Amino acid sequence: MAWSYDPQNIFARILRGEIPNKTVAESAHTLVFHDIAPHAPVHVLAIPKGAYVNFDHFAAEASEAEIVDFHRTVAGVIADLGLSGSDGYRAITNAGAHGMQEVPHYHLHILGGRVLGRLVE
Ligand code: DGP
Repeated sequence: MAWSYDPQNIFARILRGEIPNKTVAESAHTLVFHDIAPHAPVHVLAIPKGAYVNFDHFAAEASEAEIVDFHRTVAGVIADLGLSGSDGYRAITNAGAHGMQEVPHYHLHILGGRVLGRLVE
């Protein structure tokens, strides 16, 4: 599978510091920041710093260090934001046209702070 990455996408521009963001956490390979249009009391986006279009691109081509760093950073944010208790949270990613992905840089949405409803339409 050949993934085509657009270096002008908005999250690439955030990573280059061209657009401001409200950072929640940053590590060697990962940035977590508040979504600009939150759908829940807590709505943050976790992105790898590497140029990956979507989840399957990241999972296939990122190094083990990047993959571990990403998930450990997300887990830390989940704990720091108070989401790791029994109320829980939702972690979701959209890919491509059917997934209605808006920004073509892999990102994991982490939502919490209210009952989120079922995923079916
Ligand atoms: P998706 O549909 O999964 O590609 O979601 C993209 C998300 O990115 C959407 O929830 C809104 C958010 N977003 C778009 N532009 C910006 C931006 O410039 N800054 C921030 N913080 N979030 C953005």
